[in-house]
Amino acid sequence: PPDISGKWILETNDRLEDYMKALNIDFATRKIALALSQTKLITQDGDKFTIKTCSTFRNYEISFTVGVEFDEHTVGLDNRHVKSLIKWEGDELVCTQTGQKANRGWKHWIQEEKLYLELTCEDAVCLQVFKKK
Ligand code: RET
Repeated sequence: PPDISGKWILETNDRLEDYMKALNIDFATRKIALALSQTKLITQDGDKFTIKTCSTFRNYEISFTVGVEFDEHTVGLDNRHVKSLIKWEGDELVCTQTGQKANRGWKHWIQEEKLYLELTCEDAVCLQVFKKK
């Protein structure tokens, strides 16, 4: 599988607001989140990952092993409990988040030295592109 580890800086952020609305994130938080710069810090050790999403407002961190379902509590995002399972599908790292919201998950992949993150909830799809620091 590809190496997605490193420090990544948000470059473009398409339809984050739609994604946050689908998650019922409140207006004030949405406005702050839209204005933020974000940094992803990813460490990868075989099948074990830690992904930290950092901003001046709030941070969000998950640690997981590929193929092992875990309970995720999305503290500071929509504060829901989901069952998350992450797998490699070809060169894409794909997460399914099973819970109250339909069609919820994300995918990471590398293309032309950039890190892509597609976030999905119901019919909302946000695409973020990061450049390596
Ligand atoms: C911030 C700031 C507070 C409000 C929101 C945020 C969005 C975080 C997101 C994190 C996604 C993380 C993933 C990690 C795995 O790769 C920036 C914390 C809404 C959408 C998918």
